[in-house]
Parts: sequence; structure tokens; C-alpha cells
Amino acid sequence: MMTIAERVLDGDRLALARLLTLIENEDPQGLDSLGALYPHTGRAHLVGVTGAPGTGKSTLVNQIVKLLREPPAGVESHAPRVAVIAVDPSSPFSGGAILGDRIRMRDLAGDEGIFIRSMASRGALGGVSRATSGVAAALDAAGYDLVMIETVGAGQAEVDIASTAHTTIVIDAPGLGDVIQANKAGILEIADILVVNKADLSGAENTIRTLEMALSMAQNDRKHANAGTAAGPVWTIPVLGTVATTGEGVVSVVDAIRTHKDYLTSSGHWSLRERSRIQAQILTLLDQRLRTRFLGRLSDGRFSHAVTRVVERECSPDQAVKDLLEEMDP
Ligand SMILES: Nc1nc2c(ncn2[C@@H]2O[C@H](COP(=O)(O)OP(=O)(O)OP(=O)(O)O)[C@@H](O)[C@H]2O)c(=O)[nH]1
Ligand SMILES: [Mg+2]
Repeated sequence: MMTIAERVLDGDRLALARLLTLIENEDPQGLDSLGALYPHTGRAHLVGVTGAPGTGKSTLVNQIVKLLREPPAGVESHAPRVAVIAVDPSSPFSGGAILGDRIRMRDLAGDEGIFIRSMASRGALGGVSRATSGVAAALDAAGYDLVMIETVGAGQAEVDIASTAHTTIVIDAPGLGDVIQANKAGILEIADILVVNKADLSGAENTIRTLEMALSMAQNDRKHANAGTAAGPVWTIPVLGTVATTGEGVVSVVDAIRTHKDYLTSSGHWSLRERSRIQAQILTLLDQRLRTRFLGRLSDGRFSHAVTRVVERECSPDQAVKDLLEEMDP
């Protein structure tokens, strides 16, 4: 009998779906299978798509996938296999309903080169990114060239996605009080590609201009900070206007995704990002496992006693941790 990992490598979509569920649940069988698949990972381009609720992320991802799978006539190109992970989609869906446009979806639904998956975050800090990295790795091993990860931008989630993906697309739309919010969330720092969607609405030009100005100021600061360091290829963050509902401007986004990948490879940033991505994953796992192991070794009530001491101001949190560690490992 074939193992689940072998079946995934063999292109079995049902086995893949099952494996993703096991990984999401952090089931030991899923984690073992992922271990078996790991040597087959490292090829996929992971593209994060984030932005405020309702900015048009799903609609745009739909258009990007469609364009990648059906290159316009005359364009000589080998269509990449594409997977989509939707983290915490605002409405529950089965199969392809997330992509909204049902007619278009029916076209895509029979396409073996597309795999769509939604997953719910569990609220636990780091939980989303941990499971998302695993799910993305499984899709990578299954042979998807491009894995798009849609997350709603709400503080930590978008920062998480930037450390999970190779390329981060931040979507903005006119009339959100955008730049101020964007700055607050550190969005300009995580974006490799900025998209102003809903370019059909009034105010879009203004949003694009404001973002371009904020970017050029940030890039000037960076230039000063980097003055004197070795010159290499430099990435200039593009600001692209789109109308996701009609597909206008989406070609430029697809181009930017490809160009950014080329930039990452030629500048050496691809391997740097891989390294820091993997380092972050290992550290997160270490944090989690060491803490679980430590708490498991404490005698009953010891942890809760430490909390009580701090609550009653008998000691500081720092002192409480020192005492716990000292007790365990004098
Ligand atoms: N006018 C206009 N409406 C758009 C455009 N793109 C998307 N919409 C509409 O905006 C609404 C939200 O689109 P979604 O694609 O679901 O947005 P989202 O960012 O995925 O939303 P959440 O996942 O809920 O955060 C839908 O009603 C879309 O039809 C656009 O370019 N112009
Ligand atoms: Mg969505």
C-alpha cells in the first residue's frame, strides 16, 4: 500500500486534501508525512496576498490564477500549476466558491493544475503561520509551482504572512484612510508589490499617488541607511492599479510577480529569505515544544502558584520565571 506522502507525490488530489487536514490539525501522522515530503519542497514560489477586509483580494487572486492558467492567445508560455490557500476566508466555502465568480469558477473547477484550500486560524499566536507553512510545503511537494496565500490584513496576520511568503502583495483600495492605516500596520515595510484595487472608483488616483510618495520617502531613507554597502540589483516596489472585477491591470500584477521572483533569484535574496523563513519556523517550533516540555515537568499547581504570586505583587513576572527555571534546573 502506498503511504499518503507517496500518493501526494503521485498527484492524488484526495490524498493531498487529507494530508492538508492532518497538517492543519497538527496530527502526528500529518507531520510525519510532511517530513517524508520535505526533500521534495523548495521549488514553489510562495506569494502572500494581504490587505484590509473587502479590498478585493479574492477577486484579484481569482483573476491572477485565471491569467496564469490561460495565458492570452499569442503569449508563448507554459502554464504553471497554481494553488491557493485562503486563511480565514470571511465566508465559508467548499471547493471554489471563495473565488466568488461562479461562472468563471466553473471553468477553473475542472482544471487539474489548480488546487484551492481554505483554512481557519485558531487565534493562537503563531498558529496561523505554523499551519500555513506546513500546508504550503505540502502543496510545494505536490508540484504546485506557485502557491498564493490570501490573508486578511489585521495586524499580526499580515506580518506573519510576510515571513511565510517569498513575495508579498499588499492590496489597498480607495477610501480606507489607507496610508495612515498602512503605515500603522507596517504595510509599507512588508510589501514587495503594492496594488491599488478598485481603480474604477473615485479617489484611486489619489491613493496611488499617496502610496508612491510614501514609498519614495521610505526608499530614500533606506538608501541613506545603506550608503556605502555593496551595490546589487535593487527592487523598486511597484504601485499597480487594478480593477479586479473586470481584470483590468491584472497582467501587470502577474508580470510583477514573475519579475520579483527573478529579482530574488538573481540578487541572492531567494536563498536569504529561505534561510530566514526556515530559521523562524524552527524557532517557533522550539519555543512551543520547549515550553510544553517545561510546563509538563512542573509539579501540579506550581505554575498557577507562580501566577498568583505575581497577581498579589509578591514578585514580578520576571522574578517568577527566574524562580521556575531555578527550581527546575538549579
Ligand atoms: N468596484 C469594484 N469592486 C470590486 C473590485 N474588486 C472587487 N470588488 C468587489 O469588492 C467586494 C469584495 O471583494 P473580495 O474579492 O471578496 O474582497 P476580499 O478582500 O477578498 O474580502 P475579504 O476576504 O472579506 O477580506 C466584492 O463585492 C467585489 O465584487 C474592483 O476592482 N472594483
Ligand atoms: Mg477574500
